[in-house]
Order: sequence, then structure tokens, then C-alpha cells
Amino acid sequence: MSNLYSRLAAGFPDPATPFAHLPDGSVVTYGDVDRRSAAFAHLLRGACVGIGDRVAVQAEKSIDMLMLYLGALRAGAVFLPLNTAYTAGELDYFMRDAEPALFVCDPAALPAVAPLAEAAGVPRVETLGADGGGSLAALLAGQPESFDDVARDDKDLAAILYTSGTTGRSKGAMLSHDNLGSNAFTLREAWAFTGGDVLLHALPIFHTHGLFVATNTILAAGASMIFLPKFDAAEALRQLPRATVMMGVPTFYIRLLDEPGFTRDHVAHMRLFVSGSAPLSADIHREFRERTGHAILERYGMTETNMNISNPYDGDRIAGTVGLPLPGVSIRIADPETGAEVPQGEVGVVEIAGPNVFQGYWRMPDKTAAEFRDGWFVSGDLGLVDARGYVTLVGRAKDLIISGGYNVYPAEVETALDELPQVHESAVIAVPHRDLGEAPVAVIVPRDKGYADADAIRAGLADTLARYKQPRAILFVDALPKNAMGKVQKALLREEHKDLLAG
Ligand code: MLC
Repeated sequence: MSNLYSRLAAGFPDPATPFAHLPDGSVVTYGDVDRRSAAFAHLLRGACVGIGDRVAVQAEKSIDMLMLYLGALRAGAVFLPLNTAYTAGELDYFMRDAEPALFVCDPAALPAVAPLAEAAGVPRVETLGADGGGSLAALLAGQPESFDDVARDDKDLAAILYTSGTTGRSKGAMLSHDNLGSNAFTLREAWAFTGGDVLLHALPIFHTHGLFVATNTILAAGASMIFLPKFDAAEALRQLPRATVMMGVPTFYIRLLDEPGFTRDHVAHMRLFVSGSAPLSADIHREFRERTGHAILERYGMTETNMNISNPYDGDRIAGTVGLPLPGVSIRIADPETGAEVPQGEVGVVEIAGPNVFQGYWRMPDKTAAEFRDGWFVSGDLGLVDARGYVTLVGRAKDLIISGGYNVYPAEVETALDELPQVHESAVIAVPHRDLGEAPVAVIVPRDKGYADADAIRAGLADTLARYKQPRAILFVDALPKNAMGKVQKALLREEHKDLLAG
């Protein structure tokens, strides 16, 4: 239908309306958003970024990174944000796979990134600093402050977000202008956002949650946000009195509850707390309600689908459930093997269809085909629907760990471990962790019996795996428990080590 930016901008409020309150006390208005994103769109065009070209960005969270995102939308380019934790080894893969026309990194990372980009054939590298510095700032000077947005169709790509995979190779989820646009307007309605809202934004902006759920919804509502560089519980506590809504991963809520100064009075004025990206335990939901009087609204989404299911804004927010399908989103619960829909109340794999569902994995038609069944996207999460239509997620059909809202695929960590000369074989398991929900732990059979140097193993992973994917604990064993087929029995390992990270 149209470019996502044009769609959002059609409803922008008066240009003097605040969009973002920055940590230094300055305010970015909607007028600033329009002018700055226009300048970025011109800059991209001048930097030979064509329609459909990828603009990859690994930079610290900043308001200009958001303006670059909007500028890329306006110029018809495809925005490709990367986790700041990714190592050189990971970046090398993304550069070769995505073939960006432009790579934007933090000024401090340039000496490491430039040679990687050159080797991968990336034609241009620029820098963007969290403080507004970097080469892009200089290039912005003098750029025109209005831009005719490039017309885009619903299915044209707006962004690619990489997700790790069960086979170890990350896959680029292709999201179209309408995937993002439809979801933003759906969430605005479902969560009753208005121009008067102020969102506490403490999430990273290289993922669906902070970039699309938070930012696009605010833009769709003409609302504003308090834009914080990262989540810090004490700072969040200071800022909450100015906010009406907060979005976070469960770790944010766990850490707020750990703050003695966090009381009912503090948040009595708040309209809404939203949680997602990882399961919110029913205990935390209850504890939060007791402490604050607020029932956290838990919702369920994925990089590939944006938001699918949400507890109601008006109505019962039931602890331990993710709620009801969002308007326009269809959910069915299917037998993981046959794909047949299971009777209501029975557990099956959650399958999703709707305008929110992505366009497939970048240059991986086989992997894309494998994750769809009769037009439904097979989420890999196991769930059931109760008599009232509420969905409860009960487990995962795929081997995945969610640590503090980041997905960690054991297969990827095991591959990295098995490549180390000291390792004969390995199994990576999820172990409960109070702060992060769960965290990866490695169980290793060393090549040499009796070898037990965990630090050397850690050092061996330093350049290949982002820190959050690295095991929180490394255990050495003589053999891994296996079934008759030779498959590692991870359930046994999980049970044996379930208290390892307690406390
Ligand atoms: C940081 N570290 C983590 C981690 N985050 N380790 C495991 N899991 C994580 N999530 C490590 C760092 O590498 C560092 O290690 C140490 O912890 C401290 O780093 P930090 O930067 O100070 O961490 P902190 O600020 O405490 O960050 C934790 C966090 C953050 C939970 C606040 O991870 C976060 O903001 N998570 C949100 C993730 C998110 O937005 N997910 C959305 C995905 S979209 P060391 O050893 O060097 O000290 C999606 C779809 C959907 O899933 O439905 O939303």
C-alpha cells in the first residue's frame, strides 16, 4: 500500500509535539523526526544506497540510529540492525550473507570493522556514535530536510533481522513494510495508545521489541518516549514518574522488584506495563501485582511474526498465559508431526498466519519452506488454548534458550565448542537463572580425559560467540548421557543441573 514511514507520518501530531526525551534533557519533536529522517534518506541516496539495498548497523543505541532507520525506510532501503554484542566472527558472516551497500558501526569499532568489511566486499563503511559523533554526523550537514518517500508495496522489504538457527547458521528474517505497519497500528489499538502516552524506552533498538513494538507503536500513536541508553533499574525508577507505559523483558520486572524504593505510590499513575520476548513467570506476575497493583500485560511475539497474541488491555490479564490472538492474526494449534489441528485444550505447536508474518528467510528458500505448513508459520513453540481462548505456552519444540530476552541456540554454541581442539563433544542446556530466566550451561567431554580448564574454553569462544551466548558455567564429564539412537539426553542433563545457577 505505502511506505511504512509515510503511513506513520500521515498521523503525526503537531510538529512541536515531543517524540523523544533524551538523557541530556533535550527533546526531539515530531518536526525534528521528519527533518532528520529526511536528511538521512538523502544521505543514503548520496551514499549510493539504492532501493532494496541493505543498510547494516551495529552501533550503540542513539536517537540518530532511529533516525537512520526511518531514513532507510523513506529511501526504500532495507534496515538491518545488529546486536552490539556480536563478535568479529559473527559480523563477518552477516556481511557476507546480507551484502549490505553500507555498514554503519560505532567509531571505536572502525579499526576492527573496516578490514572485515573490505574482505567481505562491503563497499562503504561509516560511523555513528552514541553521542551524535561519527562520520555520518558530518555527512548529514547540509542535507535537505524534506524528502519524497519512495513508494513501496506491502510486501517490499523494510528490514531484515537475523535470528540464530537450530542448525547454527543465522537466518535473516525479511520483514515488509506492511508486516511492520499492520502490527504497529494493531498494537496501538489493542493497547489503547494515544498521543498523551509517554513510554519508558530502555530496550535495545536492534531487535523487534525495542525497534518495532516500542518505537513504531509510539510513532503510530503520535505519542512520546523517554529514551534511555539501556535498562538500569535505579534510572528506570527515577524516570517512571514521568511515564505512562513501560515495555520490557521479564528481567526488567525482576530487577524492578529487587529495588526497595519500588512501591505502589511510584507507579500509581501508570497506565500499562507490557512484558514479552521471554516467558514471564506467574510468580513474578503475582509479586508485581501485589507490590504495585498493576497486572503486567504479557504478550507473545517473534522476530519472524512481530506480535501475535496478547493479554487484553480491558479484561483479565491471566498470569502464565500470553492471552488472545491479536486482531487480524490467526492462530492454530497443530500436531507437530502431522500438522493436523488438535482439539481445544490439547498441546500442539503454535502456528501463525496474518499480515504480520514475515516474507521468509533471506536467500534461504529451503529453510523458509521448512518453517511454513499450508500457509501457516510454524513457530516451534508448544502451547494450548483454553475454553476462553487464552493461549498458554508450555514449552518449545525446538532446542532454544531465552536468556534475558535474547535467543541462544544450543546448536550454535555446541558447534563453536566442538571446533575447539580441547573439546571432543559438548551439550549446551538451559539452566534456570533468577535474573535472566534461563542461561546456557555447557557440558563438555574433553579430548583428553581429566582436562578441565574452563577459562581456556571461554577464551576459545571469545571471538566467535557474542557474550550473551557464552555458557554461564562449563562442566566437564567423561561421557554425555545418550539414548539408544545415540542422541544426547538433554532432559537428564537439565534435571541434574537445574540448581546450578540458583541464587
Ligand atoms: C547482557 N549480558 C547477558 C545478557 N545481556 N548475558 C546473558 N543474557 C543477556 N540477555 C551479559 C553481558 O555480556 C555482560 O557479560 C554482562 O551480562 C553485563 O552486561 P550488561 O550490558 O551490563 O547487561 P545488562 O544491562 O544487565 O543487560 C541485561 C538485560 C539486556 C536483560 C537488561 O540483555 C536487555 O536489555 N535485554 C533485552 C533483550 C531484548 O530486547 N530482546 C528482544 C528480542 S525481540 P560480562 O560477562 O562481559 O560481564 C523478540 C521478539 C519479541 O524476542 O517477542 O519481543
